[in-house]
Order: sequence, then structure tokens, then C-alpha cells
Amino acid sequence: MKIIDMRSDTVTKPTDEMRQAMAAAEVGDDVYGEDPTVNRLQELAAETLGMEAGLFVPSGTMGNLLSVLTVCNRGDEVIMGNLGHTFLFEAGGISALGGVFPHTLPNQADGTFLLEDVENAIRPDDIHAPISRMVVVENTHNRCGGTVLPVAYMQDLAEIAHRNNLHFHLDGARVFNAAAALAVDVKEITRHVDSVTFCLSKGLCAPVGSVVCGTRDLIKRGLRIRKVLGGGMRQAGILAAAGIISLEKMTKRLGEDHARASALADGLASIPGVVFEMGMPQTNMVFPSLTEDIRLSTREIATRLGEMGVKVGVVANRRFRLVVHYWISDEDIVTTIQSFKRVLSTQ
Ligand code: TLP
Repeated sequence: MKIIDMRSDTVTKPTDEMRQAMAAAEVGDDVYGEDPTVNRLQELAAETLGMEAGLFVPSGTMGNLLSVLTVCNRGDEVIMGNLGHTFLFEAGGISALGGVFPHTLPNQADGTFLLEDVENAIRPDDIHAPISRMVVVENTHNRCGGTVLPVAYMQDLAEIAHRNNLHFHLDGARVFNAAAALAVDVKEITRHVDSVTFCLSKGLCAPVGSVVCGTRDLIKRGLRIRKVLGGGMRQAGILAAAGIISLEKMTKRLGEDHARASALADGLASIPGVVFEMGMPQTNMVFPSLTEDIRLSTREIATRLGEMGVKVGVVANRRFRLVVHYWISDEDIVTTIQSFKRVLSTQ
């Protein structure tokens, strides 16, 4: 049975071209800075995002953590969304390892938080208050539905952050999906931030890795933090070789995933009992919800779909997440819609 795995785009396996490039990669000891393929990836990433320098890290989680630890002292505060990945899904790392305080703001349905909330969250210069040091924003926003934050919003947020001497970090795990959806060069998004983490191992199909980009000074400090976190890898060019293909090729095809995600949502929305929020999906993530008249539990439906070879994520009591990626074909979209129809008609 063919398995259609849409639990996440993290499940993507490397392409044949990546596997060949990995086998042939020129490598060296990257902790000595001597891996030519890692160096090429880092330079290419920085150039693509319009930043001064890049640093290859094992995961998006480490990229965000490293960015926070590089900028913040113990007791400092980071302003972030209450539905952001850094707050919800990074195991509290910034507090556990950095003694850094998250100051959460309510994420709106579109993934933003209100600019006035940011202004109000910034602490006065008062010995009783923690020091506000950083703002973290996520684009695309995962938990809000793979939503795209507009360039104008990034610019407005940057203005507030910089006027208040705050560092502006972008969790851009899927920033190339945002750029594709907005039909802009990714630099239009990243030019507003001081640092960005983006992932090679999600829609971009590399087996492992993310890159943090920022100023040369930030990356130099980040290199030490990466070592502290145990993220200094040796012949990592084997991995970086796939990442180079991610950047050169896979970033250019994400529109295909978005089109398939729309087709999937259209098909699912035609099934009685399945509903979507207005204007969704915006990128490669599809979040169908169930109306009250569906009696089967969301978990039970996911289990039955799984038995039919369709793996989906359950994100809330009546809500699924299906993520479209490189290995999902038009035929898989049709099969998934049919499978949902079958399961929901047997309740
Ligand atoms: N997201 C994963 C899960 O952790 C939820 C997924 O399946 O979507 N930022 C964002 C916005 C992310 O979505 C993720 C992964 C990360 C950071 C962390 O990346 P990794 O998994 O490489 O540590």
C-alpha cells in the first residue's frame, strides 16, 4: 500500500539529486571552519536572504534557540506570539538554557500579533522590570494555518523593534513558502529583520538542517553558542550538499505545493461536515475542521485514514493538519479526498 504522509513537510525525504550530491560532497572539519560545502551553503544562504553571514545548524529549534541565546542575557524578555513555535514547541529551551523570559502576545487568526500590543509589551527602563531585548515573529505561521505575514507588517514591526532597541528575529522555518505566496523575492521579507532561521529539511526536502542568517558579528557569536549547544558538526558537508540543492532548486517549486494544497482544501470542503476558515489555505498547510454533526472523534478518523494509507495530523479536538510537500502528487490529493469521503460516510 502506498503511504501518503501529510502529517508534516518534515517527513520529506531527500531527492535522488540530493543523494548523489551528498555522496559526492567535498568535506572537511566544519568545527575548524574547513568544510568547503558547509561554507558554500552558508554563503549561498546569506546571499539569498540578503544578510551578511549564515550558520548551518542541525535543526530549526536550535536555530531559534541559538538566535535568542546570542542576543539575550539571563532575565531578559523576548516578545513572541502565544501560538508561535518558539513558545509552544521548542521545549522551553530559551528559559531552560538561557534564563530568558517569554512575553507572549495573543496571535491573531492571520498569524500576526497587534502592533499596539507590542508597543505596550515593551518594558520601561525600571529596575523592577525585566529588560525587553527581542521580538520573534513566525512567517509563515504554522499554528495559525500556514498563514503569510505581509511585507508591510514585517516593516511596521521592524520599525517598532528598532525604535526601541529590540532585536528582531524571524522564525522563517518556511519563509520561502511565504515568499512564494507573496510572489516576492525572499529578501523583501528578510530585509526587515536582524536575524532569521530557515529550515532546509521541511518543504525544501533536505534530510537535516537549518541556517541562521544575520550580521557577521551575530554569526560569530552564534558560532560559540552552537558549540555550547553541541551543534558543532564535523564533516557536515554531506548534509550541506543537499541544502545547496534546497536553496538553488526546491525554493523555486513551492508554488506547486500551494496549488495542490488549494485543490485539497476545495475537495475536502465539498464533503458534508468539513469546513475551513475563510481564505484558507494560504500556503502548503491545510487545516480542515469538523462540524458538530460529525460524531466520529478526530483521532478515530485519523486512525481510519491511517489504515487506508493516508497519514494526517490531529491538532485539536475537531481539527486536522495536512501539509503538502514535494512527495505529494495530484493523484495523492485525489486519493486523500476520497479517503476522507469514505471515512466520513461510514460514521
Ligand atoms: N515544526 C514541526 C513541529 O515541531 C510542529 C512541524 O511539523 O511543523 N519553526 C517552525 C515554524 C516550525 O514549524 C518548526 C517545526 C520549527 C521551527 C523547528 O524545526 P525543527 O523541527 O527542525 O527543529
